[in-house]
Amino acid sequence: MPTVYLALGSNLGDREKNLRHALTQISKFAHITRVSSIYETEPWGVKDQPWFLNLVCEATTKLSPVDVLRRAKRIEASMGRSDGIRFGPRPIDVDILLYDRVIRLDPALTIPHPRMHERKFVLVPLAEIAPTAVHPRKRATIRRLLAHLDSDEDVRLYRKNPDLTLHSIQK
Ligand code: PH2
Ligand code: MG
Ligand code: MG
Repeated sequence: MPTVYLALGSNLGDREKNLRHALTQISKFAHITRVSSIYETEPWGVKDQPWFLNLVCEATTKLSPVDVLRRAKRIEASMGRSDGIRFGPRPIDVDILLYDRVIRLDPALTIPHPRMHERKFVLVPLAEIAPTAVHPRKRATIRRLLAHLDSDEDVRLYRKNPDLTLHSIQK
C-alpha cells in the first residue's frame, strides 16, 4: 500500500483537540503508522495571526492522492474551516506532503507539497518520524533538506510523544 505523509496545523480554537480530532478522522480512511510530537510554531507567511500547533503523521492508504485530498478537504470543512485568506488562520489544515515517490505537478494538487522544503514547521516534525524519507523532486532526504534550510522561524517542542498514540485515536 502507498505511504502518505500528512501535515496538520491548527491556530484557532482548542488547537490540540483539533489535531486529535483530525487524526481520528484520518484514521477512518488511512492506517496511521506514526505521529510526530506536537510543535508550537511561529506563523509563516501571514505573520499577524496566532501561533500554530503542527504535527506530521505517516499513514498507509489504498486511496489515490486525489481521494486523500478530497478526504482532507472534507475534514477541514467539517471542522468549520471556511475559505479564508491564503496562509491565514484556521481551525485545521490537512496537507499532503509526500505520497510514495509520486511527483504530481498539477496545480490542483501538487505532490510533493510545493513549499514543504522551505518550511521548518513541516520539516522538523517530518524529520522526527521520517528522516530518511526522500523528496523525489529535490532528490534529498528530509534530514538533508532540514539541515540545509536557512530559516529563522521559531519551532518549539510543545508536547513530546503526545498521547496521540495510535490506540488513543484509533478505535
Ligand atoms: N500554515 C499555513 C500558513 N502558515 N505557519 C505555521 N507556523 N504553521 C502552519 O501550519 C501554517 C503557517 C498555511 O497552510
Ligand atoms: Mg497548509
Ligand atoms: Mg492546506
